[in-house]
Amino acid sequence: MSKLKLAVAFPLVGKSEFKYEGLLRRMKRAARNQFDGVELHIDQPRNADTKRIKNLARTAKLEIAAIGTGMTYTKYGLSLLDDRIEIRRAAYETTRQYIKLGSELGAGVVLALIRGRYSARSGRAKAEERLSRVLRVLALYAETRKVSLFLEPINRYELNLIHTLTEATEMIKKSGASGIRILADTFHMNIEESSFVKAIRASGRHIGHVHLADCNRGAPGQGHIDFRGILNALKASGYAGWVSAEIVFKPDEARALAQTSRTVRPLL
Ligand code: LER
Ligand code: MN
Repeated sequence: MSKLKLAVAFPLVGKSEFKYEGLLRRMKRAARNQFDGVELHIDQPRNADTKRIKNLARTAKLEIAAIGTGMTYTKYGLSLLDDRIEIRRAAYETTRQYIKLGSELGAGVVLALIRGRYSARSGRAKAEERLSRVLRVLALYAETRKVSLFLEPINRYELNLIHTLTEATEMIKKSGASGIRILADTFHMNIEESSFVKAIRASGRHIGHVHLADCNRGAPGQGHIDFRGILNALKASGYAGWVSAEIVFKPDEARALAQTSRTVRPLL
């Protein structure tokens, strides 16, 4: 049976000294809690100090599990499905920057909120066409940079296209970019899938990255999701990658990390 690696998602916002100092403190705390890596959610890939990030990870003895791109949408409103071509282009250029950063850090890149929502004016069919085309081009670029891309189904309350693992598989097929893999996030799956285990069994071989959060987005163990069943299904499907806690740190970061480790470590 494969051994999965445990990561936690941390934001890295702006470029001030303070952010990097804070990040080191947080990385060391994750390492003390037996995490193997950190997933970095970065707001501006152009401004990221690659050398510094590598040094921090080395100092904390952590790997970089993946790069999150969602702040491009939540903070700057850029999306690959916007009606305005200049916004779509800016989102595309930013995604290329994330891929470049991913190649420098040896980490895969998550394509989730950066996809954005399609409008009633453009409609679903056009959005699917647009997304499949841009995914194809991004996948070619990622291939030249030897970077994995992870397409993440997101629940209906956040995005209006691709909610389930099956829908993500279909989009990858439509795009012809067979190198793109799926990101299975237990928070979104809890809302959209009829069964965690059945969904993982059906799409398991396409899964390239996993986000763990409980039903309330707290640390695993703070809600009612059955992580033992999920992790067993992942391992049975041959998954051997990262499981990355993308959680709200409640009641605080130290306790949420300890709780995640306590719940998930014995199941890896
Ligand atoms: C958002 O809900 C999410 O799960 C992130 O991974 C997307 O950036
Ligand atoms: Mn996620």
